[in-house]
Amino acid sequence: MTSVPTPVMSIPSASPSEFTVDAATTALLVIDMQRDFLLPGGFGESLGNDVGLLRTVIEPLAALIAVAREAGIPVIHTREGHRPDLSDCPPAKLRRGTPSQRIGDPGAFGRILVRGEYGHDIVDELAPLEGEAVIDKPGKGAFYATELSEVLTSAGITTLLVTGVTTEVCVHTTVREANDRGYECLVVTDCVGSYFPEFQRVGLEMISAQGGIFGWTAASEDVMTALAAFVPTSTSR
Ligand code: C5J
Repeated sequence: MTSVPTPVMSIPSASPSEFTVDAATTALLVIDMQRDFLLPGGFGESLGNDVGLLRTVIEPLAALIAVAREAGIPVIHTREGHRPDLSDCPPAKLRRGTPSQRIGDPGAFGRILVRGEYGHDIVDELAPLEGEAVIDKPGKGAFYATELSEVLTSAGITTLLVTGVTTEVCVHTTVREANDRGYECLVVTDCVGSYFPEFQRVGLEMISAQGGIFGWTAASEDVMTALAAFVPTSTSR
């Protein structure tokens, strides 16, 4: 016999206030956990960044994804990148960065941030399961020029648990876009990462400041406790 899972749970420790999670309307969004940003020797490191700061996200995020899957919460992944002919990369974006380390240039793991290249794909530890949505986005925000709105609407999703990298760039841009579209967002503090500790701290503070101007924040341990209540448990008579 399978017991009926709890439909709604709260996260009392969330900042700035208690956060309610409804299993039927919540998705876990995993932003840009790509090899180009995270692998030692890759694009992110070649820019002088300490990828170790981003890699701390992998373990707690893998655990959170596992609980979300068990709880039946949809897991949606995004990847930042461009078509091989770079036709979807605005010249202004293409010109950024040091010459020879620009989008489309050859990198340690294939052409930098180009779809289909090894470096563009998601790290092995967080590989999407068959059937999970993978949104390819040309911009920082996951809503711009993608099918994310349609995916969320068709699944009845109104609340996003937001994770991934980097906190102040693609996570922030996506949370801001989501706010303007009416989604409730909770950013999971140890499941987002930045190459810059100061940006991580301030980026998180900005989410929940002013009574939750962009949404809520909470640690993965507390989010997992809430999601665990949605996991069907088998009971024997
Ligand atoms: C960046 C991202 N930082 N996914 N991309 O360029 O945040």
